[in-house]
Amino acid sequence: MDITLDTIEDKIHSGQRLSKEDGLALYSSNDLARIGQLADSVRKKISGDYVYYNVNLHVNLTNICIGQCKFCAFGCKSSSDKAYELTKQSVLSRIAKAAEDPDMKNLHIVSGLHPDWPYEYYLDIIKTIKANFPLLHLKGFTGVEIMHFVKISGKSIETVLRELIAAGLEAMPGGGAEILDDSIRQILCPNKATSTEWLEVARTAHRLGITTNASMLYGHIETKEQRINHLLTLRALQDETGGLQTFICFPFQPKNTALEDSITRTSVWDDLKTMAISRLMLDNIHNIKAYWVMLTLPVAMLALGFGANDIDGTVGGEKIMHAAGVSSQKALSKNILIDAIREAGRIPAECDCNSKIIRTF
Ligand code: V47
Repeated sequence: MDITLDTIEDKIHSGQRLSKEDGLALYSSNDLARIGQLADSVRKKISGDYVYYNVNLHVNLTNICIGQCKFCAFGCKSSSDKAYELTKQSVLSRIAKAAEDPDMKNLHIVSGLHPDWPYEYYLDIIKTIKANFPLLHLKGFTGVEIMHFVKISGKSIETVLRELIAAGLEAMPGGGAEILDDSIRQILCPNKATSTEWLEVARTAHRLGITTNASMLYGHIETKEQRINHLLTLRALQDETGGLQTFICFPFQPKNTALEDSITRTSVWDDLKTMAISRLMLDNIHNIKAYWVMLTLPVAMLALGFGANDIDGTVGGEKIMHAAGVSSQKALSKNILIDAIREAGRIPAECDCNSKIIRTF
């Protein structure tokens, strides 16, 4: 039988799981409005009318990185004139400034893979932040950073995670997944965690009771089939562990990267379609995030009608996407986020880094 949007709709309404072929058929359809409507109906069933947001600060401890990923404009060598390393004191004073807003409850910590910092430094920074700001929720270190800690410490994934959790880590961000296909990783990011390693970190974190996010970096050299395979890999992991909190689409931003001259940024059409297809394929993940920093706020608002139920946060201090020339603002106030969610006809739900709702409006 030919796969059409009708057959896919029937499957969705009768609670059947979409297959790889369904995912590919969705990509080859240009009926974006209908795909969006299907995703919106699934969103309503899975996560209702709340749209999650949080008041947060991003702390990128250093941009010095041994990764040298072709898609990244943030990481650099220590000899670069844009290289920086935040001291512990400057981390604490940044947080203290942001914490003048009593609603600021979440820290997001993602950094370069520093060639010289010892593993103990990261443990110490988490302990120090927690000691000074005990009420802040800490989401930190992608699966790629955890694998870096494993390599520099000689400890197992489990021991590293246990120690970070004991120090105060409560959740992990979704970066580093890129496309979970080693033929792509060999070209784009050969110096960091493989697909198997990234998945093993997530699996171990979930077993230890910590939730993680997962992302997909798309719009570079990958095929649509590799995107769908990536979503199916995450869906299988979630069947196994249930520990994936939120899925995030990262449309590749080429500016200032090694791929700047060969790849142009994805279209809003592709971004909305990919958001909707992610919602439809990932039937077991509660939250689909429209990260306004990548999409800009107007497109993130539109994405709320295409399957998304999370818009991230106020995001002070973000450096990774801004290094790649995103055109969105540096940060947004919570009132702008609340108004945007309301204008989309949904209920703003302020949450912590585990998507636990603090209050609704
Ligand atoms: O792994 C880097 C992506 C990730 C580019 O979990 C790029 O809520 C597009 O983990 N174009 C790191 N994407 C950031 C990260 C993150 C950020 C915000 C929210 C969350 C969350 C996690 O950023 C990397 C990579 O996939 N990235 N460079 C670029 N030029």
